[in-house]
Amino acid sequence: MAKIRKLVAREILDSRGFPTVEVMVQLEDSSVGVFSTPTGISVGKHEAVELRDGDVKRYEGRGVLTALKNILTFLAPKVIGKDSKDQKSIDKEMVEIDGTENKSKLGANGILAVSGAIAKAQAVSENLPLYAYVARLAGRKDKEPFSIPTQMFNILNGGKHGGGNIDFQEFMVVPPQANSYSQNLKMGVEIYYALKDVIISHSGVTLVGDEGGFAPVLYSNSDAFKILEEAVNKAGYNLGLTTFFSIDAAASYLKDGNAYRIKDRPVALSGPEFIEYYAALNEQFHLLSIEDPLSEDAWDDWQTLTEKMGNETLIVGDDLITTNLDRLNKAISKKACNAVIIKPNQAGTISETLEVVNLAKSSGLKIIVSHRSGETNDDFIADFAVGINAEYAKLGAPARGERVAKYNRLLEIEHEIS
Ligand code: 2PG
Ligand code: MG
Repeated sequence: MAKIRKLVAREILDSRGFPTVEVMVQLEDSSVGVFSTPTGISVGKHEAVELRDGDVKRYEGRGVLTALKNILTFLAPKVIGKDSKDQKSIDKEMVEIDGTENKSKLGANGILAVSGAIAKAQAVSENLPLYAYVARLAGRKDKEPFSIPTQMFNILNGGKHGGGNIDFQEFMVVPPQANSYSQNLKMGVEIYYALKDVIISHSGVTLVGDEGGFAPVLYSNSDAFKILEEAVNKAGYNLGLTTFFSIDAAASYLKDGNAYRIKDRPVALSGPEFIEYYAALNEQFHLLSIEDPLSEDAWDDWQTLTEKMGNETLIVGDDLITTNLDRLNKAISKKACNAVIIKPNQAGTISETLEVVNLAKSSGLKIIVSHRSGETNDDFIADFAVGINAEYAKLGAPARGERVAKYNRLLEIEHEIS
């Protein structure tokens, strides 16, 4: 047993150069945990609130000094002296101190950093790999073997991550689940290289987007699939056999009034028309998954789509669920999706994130653990994905330091568990 001796909160920068919160927790046995909170840019309306200062004289209002002040004023005095193995009760107390539905008083960015730093420090104190400690927190059986989730490599960035070049936010290539992680990583990287060559061969620019995927200006979403298919072939893989496509449409950001606007169609599409579009796309490319195909509150259309395509395709709720227990319950009862994105900062504490994971699992939903588009080099999410035994993980392109930190941590874990 080790009590929390010290807590330090700092404002650091993420991969977009935006300020974010980092917390260091030190225990009485000198174990240390450091956690920094990632940040989304295509944020779901129902996520726990990320507190920004709004002081335009600093970082265009993006500073997080208020969140730090809240940590030091309201959380640190309660957390210091607590036993760090009591993750659940500490998280619960922080939620109560905040007292709002969505952590808008103290800020989920601050609360999560404290929660994550405590978990990391406790793992160190027990001399456990972080993934093993996460597994324990999640209530997994001791004997259950560890494995690495299958990666969804986001190699083409559009939407809010690509600066308006193309509608859909993420075009991902996914290896088969049966392969080893290092085999799969090699595949993702080789297709990434090939995509660069393909873009150059079409005289496109090979600048990258927020998650390290290429962000060429393309005429339509189908053009994106065409160059991806070319890249898969060029790298010597076989679409539908050794490589699959997934997308994150982030459709809440495609809304134009009540309809969805995409470059592939001259007029905006209604929900039912968009569903027909996905069905046709699926005929052509046999998509492994479609994340946020429809906007975050279009429950009935989600239900229709899942009924229509859910037997063969993962219909993934990200902005729909926002790692929120109530929204997941609603999705389950409405059969609105069959897979869910898990992002700890949407929930705001490690314990609440694990509750969502466990409900999703017990309801038979597939789990995709996800980074955010704004990341630091913190590789917590890699351990988290292994610890909860997620089927898939989404960590961006296999390029840029903040993405590669996670892929390399998974290599380390693979070595350790094999
Ligand atoms: C998403 C995420 C991560 P952001 O929509 O799934 O890829 O993007 O972090 O910008 O919300
Ligand atoms: Mg998403």
